[in-house]
Amino acid sequence: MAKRKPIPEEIVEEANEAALDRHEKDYQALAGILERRGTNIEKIVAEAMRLEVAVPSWGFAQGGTRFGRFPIPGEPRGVEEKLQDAAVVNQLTGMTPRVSLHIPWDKPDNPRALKRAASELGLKFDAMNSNTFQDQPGQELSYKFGSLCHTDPAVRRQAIEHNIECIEIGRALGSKGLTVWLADGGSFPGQMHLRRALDRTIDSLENIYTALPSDWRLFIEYKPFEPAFYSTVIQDWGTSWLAAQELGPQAFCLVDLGHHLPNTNIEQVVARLIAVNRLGGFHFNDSKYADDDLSAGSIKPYQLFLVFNELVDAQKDRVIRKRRPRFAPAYMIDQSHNLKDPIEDLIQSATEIHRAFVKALLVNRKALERHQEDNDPVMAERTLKEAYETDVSPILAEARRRKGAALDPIAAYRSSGYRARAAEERA
Ligand code: PSV
Ligand code: MN
Repeated sequence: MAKRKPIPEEIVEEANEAALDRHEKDYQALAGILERRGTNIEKIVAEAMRLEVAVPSWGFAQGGTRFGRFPIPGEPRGVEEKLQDAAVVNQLTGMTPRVSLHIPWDKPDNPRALKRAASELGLKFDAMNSNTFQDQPGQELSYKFGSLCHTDPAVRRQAIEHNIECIEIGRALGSKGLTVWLADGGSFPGQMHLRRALDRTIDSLENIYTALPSDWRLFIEYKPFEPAFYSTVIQDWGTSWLAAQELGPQAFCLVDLGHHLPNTNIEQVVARLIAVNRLGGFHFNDSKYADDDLSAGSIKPYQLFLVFNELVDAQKDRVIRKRRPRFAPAYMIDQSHNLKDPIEDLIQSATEIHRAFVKALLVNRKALERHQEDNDPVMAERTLKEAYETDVSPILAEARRRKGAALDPIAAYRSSGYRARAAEERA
């Protein structure tokens, strides 16, 4: 945990004290319910304590990436202050010890000094994110018509070099991954040659892959549309998988929950990627219509649970464990909108991800398998619903409490006055 706590410990302790009596009663009640089902709550708490999810540097300023910005007082002015806010989320949730940086939005002047600053706050760095979807001030060539897919080799070279620079910065920070998301695509039929654009992209990715340190992973994100409105080059998991296959064993697909057309069966996509050993990780968020970047679990909590159901199932599957002893998809939140205080938003998302994971742990897998084998959809669905409908809040709270975090992170944050203090200091 953090060496330097951004919120005084007494404040968290006081908030926990106020909530403790009720928490203990709720915890005992849930322990009884689970015991009757043959589940030991202590085992679940132990597993709940192991879940970690990274937070995005770009999620700490309101609406940092899209549409209108309505800044709130006390927003971080630079990457150092974003780290401080990230440390608040980690202090209160006990489950977000890593930050994912977007370059050049949060390009550090001195990566080693930033690594030290992070370490003082108990933080490390997750995957690096390159940005070839915007032109930056002073940039020589434009990405208006694509980056890694561009028809002009000089533009492709510039984009490749930017990704290699991200790897270099990431090495100094102690990161172990690079996430590539491309806005490359066309908005009109005929604008780009569909096959050649993909060939050029894979060729560029190969250049980046060659520069990848041997203990790194390359995550290839996909998105069906936006900002290209007719054809995105890496539009779905199939194309991401194809690219990963071409590149080699360090390349994986990254599932951003917001990057699917409405009603896509995302849990099935996850199952497929696990089956082909190419599930690299997630960008958690939620959406009603498209890439809305809403808080994880805010719109479709059952879907989030079903995604975790696949992940937990794979973790407990003996065949998968044998084939891949280190089945460890990277979990990250990717959201940024313009209504909530970003710290509260990230606390909410982390909590909902935690909740979905713990509910998935409660699924009676033996019973589910039996019902599947017996072709009994009613009982199979009931087995899932029994877990999903269990209020696991006391388990989440207990896992946090045991890690020195807050029983109720939002209440502790609100009582800390952190944002008001930041507003004074960052004026
Ligand atoms: C694109 O919509 C995306 O999901 C990618 O992960 C970007 O890196 C991120 O959002 C920030 O714009
Ligand atoms: Mn994303």
